[in-house]
Amino acid sequence: MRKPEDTPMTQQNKAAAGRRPKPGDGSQAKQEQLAAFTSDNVARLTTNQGLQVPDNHNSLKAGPRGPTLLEDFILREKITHFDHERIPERAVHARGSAAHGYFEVYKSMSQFTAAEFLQDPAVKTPVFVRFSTVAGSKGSADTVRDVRGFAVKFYTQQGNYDLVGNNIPVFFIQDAMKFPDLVHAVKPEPHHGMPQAASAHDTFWDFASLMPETTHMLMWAMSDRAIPRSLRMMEGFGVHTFRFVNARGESHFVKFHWKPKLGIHGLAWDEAQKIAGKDADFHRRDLWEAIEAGDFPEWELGVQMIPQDKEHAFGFDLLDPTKLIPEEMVPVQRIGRMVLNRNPDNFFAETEQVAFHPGHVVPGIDFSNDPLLQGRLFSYTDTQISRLGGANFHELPINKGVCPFHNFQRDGMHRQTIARGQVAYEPNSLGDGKEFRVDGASAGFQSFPEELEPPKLRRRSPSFDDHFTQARLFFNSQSAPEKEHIIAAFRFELSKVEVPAVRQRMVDNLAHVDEKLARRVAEVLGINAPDAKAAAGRAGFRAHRFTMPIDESRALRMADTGNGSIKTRKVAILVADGVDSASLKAIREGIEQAGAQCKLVGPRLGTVASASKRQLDIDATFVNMPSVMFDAVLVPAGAEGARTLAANGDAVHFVLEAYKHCKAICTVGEGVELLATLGIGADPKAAPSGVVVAATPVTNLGDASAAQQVAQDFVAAIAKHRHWDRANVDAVPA
Ligand code: HDE
Repeated sequence: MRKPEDTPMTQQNKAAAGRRPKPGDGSQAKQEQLAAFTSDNVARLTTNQGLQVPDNHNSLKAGPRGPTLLEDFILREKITHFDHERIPERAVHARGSAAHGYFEVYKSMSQFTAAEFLQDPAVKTPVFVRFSTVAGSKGSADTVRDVRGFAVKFYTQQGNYDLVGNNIPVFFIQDAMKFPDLVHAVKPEPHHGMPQAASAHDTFWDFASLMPETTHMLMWAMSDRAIPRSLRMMEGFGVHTFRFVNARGESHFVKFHWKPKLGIHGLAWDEAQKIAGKDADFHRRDLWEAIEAGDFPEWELGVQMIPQDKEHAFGFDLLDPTKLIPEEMVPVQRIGRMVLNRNPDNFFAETEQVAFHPGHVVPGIDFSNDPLLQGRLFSYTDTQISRLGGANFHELPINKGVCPFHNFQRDGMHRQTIARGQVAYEPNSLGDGKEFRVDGASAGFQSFPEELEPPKLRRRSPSFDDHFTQARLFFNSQSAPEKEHIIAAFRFELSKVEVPAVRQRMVDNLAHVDEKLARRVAEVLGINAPDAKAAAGRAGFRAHRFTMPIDESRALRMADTGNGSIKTRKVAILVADGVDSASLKAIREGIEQAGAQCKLVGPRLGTVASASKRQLDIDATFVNMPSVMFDAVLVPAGAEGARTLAANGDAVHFVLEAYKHCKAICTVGEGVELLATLGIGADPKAAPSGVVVAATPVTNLGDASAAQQVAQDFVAAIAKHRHWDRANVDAVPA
């Protein structure tokens, strides 16, 4: 007789177990499992029953011009399948892009957690990571102002662990009860279905202004964090406080962080909006291309750990998801790294069908009583049942664990496992002739036996009452340009609000964050000066203030988070007939050696002829790859080429727009003519920040060391990401 673990239902799982990775090659376990489900196109077409299709162009008709026959089962099968190709999109986080990879821990975390995948540095745990925007539909643009989802599925040997986080460490609301309201407020307004993927409309700000607990997250959402340059250049956060529990049952509270190797970088708002039109797939493409090119994005997993008895040591409540723990108060320990190294084979089967759930945990990781997290624990399975058509979504290849699983759950829509045997209940004695029962004593997942505080009530803890102190900390922590961007974002969003009373209410709230911020925002909105007292008198306002031991936290700003590298940065080299190919080549080589990716951008596809009559292949045109697709621009020397470019409106716009978006620009010799409308001349010393102006003789043919110097200066300028402090950018028309 078989033991329950041996029932045929587990055959596939046993096969997976047979492929159990040995230490050191664990990252392949998921890939090998997926391989069993993948198929390639073949020359011979069949129906779903395997019948060869004789003709895939014509339906069965009564005569060549007659009506189509109902009998045409081949046509009907094909069309019926097509009719059902779509599934409901996610209610939130509908638009996403994903990749496979692996995670490895640096050293054993056994002191803090029993989680097996955090014990052995030799083990690589396969992961599948899905990034997303929140508000927009599946087909919406990537670069909208929004929070980004950062969901990681670890396929561990103890079951799947999902760390379902965001790129912002706090959330809008404190209690799950408000989530449907928040989402209804931010989604397109229900009467006319507008706007798509944007918070800049009345219902969102109406809700936000009536719910001061949103204030801290609003500060983040109005910062450049909400318009990332790349999914590869974002932080990730678990948001809630979780628990680590070690083998002795001791618990630490833990906050999870993902720290990107490439630093944290944002777009300019004008740039983000333009990209949304010029390439709606900007982030998806960027992630895909980086992985295809072997530039695997990488993050370090960081944890902030707080001993159980220090729960109340902070003034704010660790259970409040609108609060973060500044890194200056509890340092982030980097405990491992994640590398994304493989694109999905099929967008629908993997990126679309992957089902995350914060309740997918492994022994050693547990929940806190954060009321937002507690609500999520219900929501995610429920939503998959409707989105993925039933309770068997765990059997979809992308969702299957790589370790064996067995239970007596049976049947349901789309069940694939063929469970053999007489018994589907526990305890039983018929399964293998011996009595089988789960004793629940010590093995498997054990909930941390926290003592709870009665009584049962429907109330918010007073320790959640301070809504402004950390919003202020965030604002104070920004660099000067980042502060300006936040002010500009509030101005933009609130200017889209048609009801003045909503605009007024919002700036009244902001006065509790920073008086000057509120005033600057209000100035352009056609409303009264901010009135802090009016805000304090409104329902929902809480007067409680806790003291933060610090006034600013440098870890909260994005400025200077790059690692000095320009790897994967995209540089446009503007060319026209008569370009000086020698200076172009010298500088190109310099920046490519540093890791940049260059494209020759010209007036048309094909070739241009250099001053020395060499034919240069053009990669893109000023119109099909405008400046917003690049991080930097190089305009090489060459009198005739520069003259042609300066007479081309698209080329001039290209450079001025890059200037406006504070990107690194390098002009060589006559190339500087494209900046002439900004009064920028050939004097390198007078060049604005991030603009490298090289006079012609310096990069004259053959002067390799001078060219190298220019390339180095350009690399340094690109590595700064953007020159937000650049003067007179407003002089450039948008
Ligand atoms: Fe989610 N969230 N959420 N959420 N969430 C979903 O689950 C929900 C929250 C997050 O790439 C849904 O499968 C509730 C916080 C990500 O597939 C749904 C509450 C955080 C993703 C859902 C929250 C998140 C989701 C929609 C408050 C950051 C995308 C489709 C109680 C820590 C995962 C789905 C992916 C997706 C519910 C709040 C992150 C409806 C009820 C806070 C990254 O179940």
